[in-house]
Parts: sequence; C-alpha cells; structure tokens
Amino acid sequence: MSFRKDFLWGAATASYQIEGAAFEDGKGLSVWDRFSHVPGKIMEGHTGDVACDHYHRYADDVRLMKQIGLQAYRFSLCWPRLLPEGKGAVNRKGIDFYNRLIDELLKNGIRPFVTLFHWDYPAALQMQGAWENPDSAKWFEEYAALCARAFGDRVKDFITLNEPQVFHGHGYATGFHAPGLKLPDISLVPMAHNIMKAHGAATRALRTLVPEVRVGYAPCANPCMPATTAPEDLEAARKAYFDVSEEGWAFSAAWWSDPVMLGSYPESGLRHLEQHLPKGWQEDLKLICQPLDFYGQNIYQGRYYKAADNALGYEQLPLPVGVPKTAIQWPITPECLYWGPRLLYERYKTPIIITENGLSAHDAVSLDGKVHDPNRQDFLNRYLLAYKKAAEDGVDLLGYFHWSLMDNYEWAHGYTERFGLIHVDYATQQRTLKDSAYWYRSVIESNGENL
Ligand code: IFM
Repeated sequence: MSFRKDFLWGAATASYQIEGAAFEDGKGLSVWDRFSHVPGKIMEGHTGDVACDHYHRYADDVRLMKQIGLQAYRFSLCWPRLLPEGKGAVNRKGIDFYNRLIDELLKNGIRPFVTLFHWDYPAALQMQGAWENPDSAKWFEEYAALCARAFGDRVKDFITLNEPQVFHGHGYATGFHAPGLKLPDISLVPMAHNIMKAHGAATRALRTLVPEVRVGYAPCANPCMPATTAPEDLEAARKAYFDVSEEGWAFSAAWWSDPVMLGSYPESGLRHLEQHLPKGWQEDLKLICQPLDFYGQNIYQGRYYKAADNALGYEQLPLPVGVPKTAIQWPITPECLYWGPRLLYERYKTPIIITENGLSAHDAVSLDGKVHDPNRQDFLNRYLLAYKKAAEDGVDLLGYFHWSLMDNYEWAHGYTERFGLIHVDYATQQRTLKDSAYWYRSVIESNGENL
C-alpha cells in the first residue's frame, strides 16, 4: 500500500502571515497588529501590515496554486476581519473577501480547508481577558457559527485551532509571541482548558450548521522517536511522547490532545496541574471531546529516545554532532514523519492529516531568474518517504499540507525566514515559483510514487 487514491495534496498559509490589508475595509485589530508594532519584539521591526498583500492578490495566488497542481489549500480566517470587535457586529467586507477567495479556489478545482483560528486574536477581546475569560469558548463558538453560516455552503473542511501549544505557550508563557505575556500556571492551566472548550464548542456549531462537514484539530509537538528497533526503545519513545511534565506541559502533545481526542486529561499531567483546573473541569470534558473526522498535526522535527534505568524509564539522546539543520536552526529528522503519525494514530485512532510540514531556507532569485532550492526538495523527499512508510504500515493518512504555499511573515522572525514553495520579493510583491514547487507538482501528479 502507498498513499490512498483519494489522498489530498495541498499547501497551507495563515491570515496574518500573508494577507496584509491590516487596516483596510473595516477590519478590527488583532493582537498581532499591536504586538508587531512594539519596538524590539520582532526581528528587524517587521510587521504584517502588508505581508504578501494576498488580500489584493488572492486571484493571482490561486492561479499559482493551480500551476503547482494543488488539490487543496489550507488558509485561516482573520477573526477581527469578520468581527472587528471579536463578537457582535459583522464586517460585510471581510465576508466578501473570503467569499471571493473561496469561489476562486472552487472555480480552479482546489478544495478549501479553512482554519478558524491561526493566532490573530481580536484585540478587543484581549482587553476582556481573552482565553482567560470564562466566556471565551462562547465567543469562539459564535465566531465559528458565523463562519459556518457564511461559508459552509461551499466549505466542507474546517480546522478549529492551529497549534494551541504555540499561541498559548509563546503568547502567554514565554511572551515571545502576541500578546507577549508571561503568566504563571495558575492562569495558564485554566486558559488552556478554555481553549479546548472553545475547540469543542466550535466543532459542535460547525456540525450543527454545515451539512456534510468534516472537522479537525491541528495541534503540534515534536515526535519522540525510538533510537533503535529494540521494543524497549519503542516503548521509551511512546512514553516520552505522551508523558506530561510539570515544566513541559504547555508544549506537550497529550495535555492538548487527550482531552480533545479521548475525553480525559493524561494522569502524568494531572499529578502536577489538577490543582489549577477550574472547578467542574470533569464536566467540561464532554464538550471538549467532540467526534472529529481527522486529526491534524503540524510536524517539523523530532528527537530520539531510548529506554533508561531512571524514574521516567527513558532518556533523550543528543542529536549527532553536525546534524543538518534548516535556516531557522531546526534539525532535519525525516523519520519524525513516520513516528509521529504512527504513534498518534495508535493512541487516537483517528485518520491523520499533516496540516503543516516544511523548512525555512534563505532562498534568493538567481541570475537566471529562477529560485533553486535543492535543499527543500531533498527535505521534502525524505520526509514524504517517511510519511509514505507510515501509510504502508497501516496508518490511515488522508493528506499532506506543505508549509507554506509562499514565503511569508514568520511571526517574531519577521520576513527573515522563507518557508514557501513560492518566493516572494516583498519590495515588489513579485512571486516566483521555486524549483521545489515544480518538483512538488510531480509528487502530486504521481500521488507520491516518484518519491
Ligand atoms: O509559520 C509557522 C506557522 O504559522 C505555524 N507553524 C509553524 C510555522 C513555521 O514556524
């Protein structure tokens, strides 16, 4: 067995990273509109005010997607573009923009996958405590219902949240991302709980309002991989992947997925964190754990583990000296696209879609006018081979979304990292398909047989 016949090949983006038009057509402010303007927060002081100007160039961008042969396109909606205050009055021009984009995609035979939230939280709701507010799940549910009513006649694939670990962890614990706060666990734990309630409430709304909807969730967490083929090392990797420690809980896999997928918090985490959960948290698990059609997962890198004679029963191995790295310094570990899906499928028993995977490189347009990125092609080839092996070993894989369709605003790194299949010259907004985009097209055409 290889990739299934109806396997979906796509690429992904997110609103703040590409849209621009930050202050146009009635859009409200997001926490990123504010944070990116705070001196010292973002490399070289870059902001997403203009980004890739996709808001105005969406039709050209869909043409490029078509040229790459994409079957699906994953993008996110900017919540305050639709609801400038986060709730209440709707911005018609925001709805119109996404309608134009969705129609253009469908006209070109590209299936839209809509992410409701990829980090550009309404600034107006931030002023009311954001995810710490007990009403936050209700606000998100109302927003999801608006999106369902506006787009659900044509969009059937929805993802509730992108990488809750990162917008919660970097937004509210390390302060590296918007809104830039550093809160203690007594605030962070109930906030994470509310975020998962929001996921559940939005899923319920989508199911009620969109006939034949398919709903997924897109968390992340670096897979733990066994260092050898010994069964005890496999068990060590499994345990390391799903254990939740007191220090590492906010970026862990299981704290953010067990409640959503299994309807329970992992015991290893409860030992340290139950004290901070809101009263009646057990009751909320019913709302949090809604049936899902697919389990999305963003995977870029993994770490090796072996069995150890210590309290945990495992230990992490250092990566080899000189391990290849991407421009952003993430190690290249292709096997994570085998072990991640395999161990997640074993635990959650839900079909998997890789909702993000890719690499940053410091790509440039060469004298011949092309963008030569053999490193991206090699990275993709290796990772996709590992992913294919997971399919061959029985993991139910529905699709793959490359991160990203085009170079874009890499959050605190500004425009200094390039993750795209399409090169963007930010001064002129000129797009150039990279060599890897043409190669990805051949992967799509052969459904991965040319890997
Ligand atoms: O650019 C981000 C994306 O927004 C979320 N996942 C990781 C990508 C690369 O850092």
